[in-house]
Amino acid sequence: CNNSKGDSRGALIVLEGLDRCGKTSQCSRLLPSLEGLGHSVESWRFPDRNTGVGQMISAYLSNQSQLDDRAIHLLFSANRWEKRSLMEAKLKSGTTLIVDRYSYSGVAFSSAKGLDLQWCKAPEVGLLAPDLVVYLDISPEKAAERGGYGGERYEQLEFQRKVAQSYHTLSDASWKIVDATLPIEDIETQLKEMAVDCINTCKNGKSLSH
Ligand code: T5A
Ligand code: NA
Repeated sequence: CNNSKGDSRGALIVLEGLDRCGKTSQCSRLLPSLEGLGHSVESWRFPDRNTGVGQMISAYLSNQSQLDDRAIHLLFSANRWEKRSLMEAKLKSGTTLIVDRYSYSGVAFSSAKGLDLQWCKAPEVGLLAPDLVVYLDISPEKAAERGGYGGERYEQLEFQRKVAQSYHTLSDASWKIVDATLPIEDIETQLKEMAVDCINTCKNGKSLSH
C-alpha cells in the first residue's frame, strides 16, 4: 500500500464491450473532462496497433493476413505484455489510464471462437489488474446498426452474439454495467462519476495488484 503523501498512484480504468458499443467515443470525452478536474490522465487502447506485434494484429483484423486462432490470441496478449512496464510506471507516477479494451476482450473474443476458457485466460495472468471495469452494454443487433460496422474480421452479428455470451460468463459483481444505448452525454456523466470515485480510492492508498 502506498498511501504516503505525494506518493499516490493513478487508477487503471478499463472500458469493455462489443464492437461499436461506444468505447472510443467515451474515452475521448472522459479524457478532457477528467483533466479539467485536475487529474493526470492518458487514454490507451488495445490492440495498440503501433508496435510490431500490433501491426500483425491489425493485418489480421483487416483480413490482410490469416493466423491460427491460438497464435492471434497470444499476439493480443503479447501486445498487452509489451506495454505492461510502461503502464505500471505511469500508474505509479500518478497518471490514471483510461483503457479501451484489455484482457477481457482477449478472453471474450477468443473463447467465442470455441477455444478453452482456461487456456485463454492463462497468458493474461500477471498483467496489472484494473481498478474499475466498465461494460458498455448493447445488444449485438443494436450495435450492428451503428456506423461503420462490418469492416473488420469480428464485426459479424453471429460472432458478436457469441462474444456477448462470453462477456456474460466473464463478468463479476465488481463490473459496472452501463446502458450503452443511452445518449452519449448521459453515458459520459455516469462514467465520469465512476472514474472520479475510482481515482480517489486509488489516491487514498488502494494498492496496485496483478
Ligand atoms: N480484440 C481486441 C480481440 O479479439 N482480442 C483482444 O485482446 C483485443 C484487445 C479490436 C478488435 O479486436 C478484438 C476486439 C475487436 O473486434 P478495436 O480497434 O478496439 O478492434 O475496435 P472496436 O472496439 O470494434 O472499436 P469500434 O470503433 O468499432 O467501437 P467503439 O470504440 O466501441 O465505438 P465508437 O465509439 O467508435 O462508436 C461506434 C459508432 O457508434 C456511435 C459512434 O458515433 C460511432 O458511429 N455511437 C453512438 N450512437 C448512439 N448512441 C451512443 N451512445 C453512441 N456511442 C457511440
Ligand atoms: Na474502438
